[in-house]
Amino acid sequence: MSYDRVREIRAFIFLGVLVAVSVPGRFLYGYDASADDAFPAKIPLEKPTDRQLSAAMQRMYDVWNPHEDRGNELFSNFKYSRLEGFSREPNVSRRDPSKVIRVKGTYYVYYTCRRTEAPPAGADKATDTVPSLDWDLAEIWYATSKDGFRWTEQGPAVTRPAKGRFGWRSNCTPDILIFKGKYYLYYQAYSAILEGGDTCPVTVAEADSPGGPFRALGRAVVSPGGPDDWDSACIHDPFPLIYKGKIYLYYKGSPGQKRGGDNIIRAQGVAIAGHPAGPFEKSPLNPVLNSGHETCLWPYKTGIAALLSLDGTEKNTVQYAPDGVNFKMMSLLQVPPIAPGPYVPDAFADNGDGRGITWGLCHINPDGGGSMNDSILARFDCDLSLDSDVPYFKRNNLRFDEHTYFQPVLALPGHMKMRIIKSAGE
Ligand code: AAL
Repeated sequence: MSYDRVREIRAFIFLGVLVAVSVPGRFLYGYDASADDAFPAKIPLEKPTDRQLSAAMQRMYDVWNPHEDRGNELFSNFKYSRLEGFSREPNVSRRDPSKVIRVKGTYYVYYTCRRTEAPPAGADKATDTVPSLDWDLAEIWYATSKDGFRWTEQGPAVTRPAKGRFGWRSNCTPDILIFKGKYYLYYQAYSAILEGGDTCPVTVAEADSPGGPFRALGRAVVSPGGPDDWDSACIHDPFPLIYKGKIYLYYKGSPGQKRGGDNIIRAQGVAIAGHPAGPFEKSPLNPVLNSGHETCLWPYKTGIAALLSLDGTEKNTVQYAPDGVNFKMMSLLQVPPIAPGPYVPDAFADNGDGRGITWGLCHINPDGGGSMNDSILARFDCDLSLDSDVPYFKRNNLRFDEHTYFQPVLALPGHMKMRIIKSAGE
């Protein structure tokens, strides 16, 4: 058989296979094989206008991102690391870390540190040396690091003044601002034993270097609102950034739970000032975030992004406000860090080109509680930065091990089980 004949036969076989592959799908499954590219098997970044979309597919464009989490700069999963350098001793608690700053190649973090003779005992049993809650009888300490994993605890940055003076009972939940070459620590200042309402204002202490000494202002700079205000009970979790030439101090507020339940539980507001000691003016739009507990924020593009966890309808979300006050949900998160203190390289740059975050410190309550036990600091890593592209952090579909589901916080308690069995039998 001539070589040309062989080549002819080969061409026919190849053509045959090509047709064979394409035809069956059309007949076997009743869909157009070339339709593999049909929407949304293939999902264009631009919303298609040539077809009707379901409400869910509309949301992919109007609310979320057609390429889902993998294509979303403001989505990340979070990975956690234990820290080196912090001893674990009974009645020593470290929590609510500040943003991490980097000065001359060294990272600094400030945090609530309680070193008491006994564990939290509740308001009734609290004394001058026995705390009521985990953040009672606390001071602000700081630590340094070269890599963000191994830390050296340096000691107190802000200590409590003498009994009777402003903030004598507890100083906690700090955050740092660098403004015109000086360092400002904002923190919660309590002048009475802490109890349910967790009522306190925010104050500030100033220093010429990140290691202090910090000089306390000795008065409030942001105080709870009037009796009918959403932030009438407390100003918590101060989080200063520099934005549009001003100090934007974001904070958590709450009216306290005294209105029989038809009140907002807690939300986030912002108070703005031209100078670190104020006067701070609260935004007339407050609250600017309707959810979240300890909330962290960072400059992002021309606006501000926020990470919300724990509380409210929009818990476990990343949100973005192009103007710093009107936030929109950008992603839904799984297991976000609690009380996150991110390393925000451009927190005070105010250059209209916020780049985002990739790591920070947070706290963990080893007993899964929140207020009656010692807390520890930990590190989180993520990819919420325009300058990093790590697909590993864009994965979702996280599944958890057996221990996760049956740990005390998630396991169904016996009394609920009995109640369910009883009501099932009724
Ligand atoms: C934290 C923060 C504030 C609260 C308490 C200590 O997680 O929200 O600081 O006051 O809990």
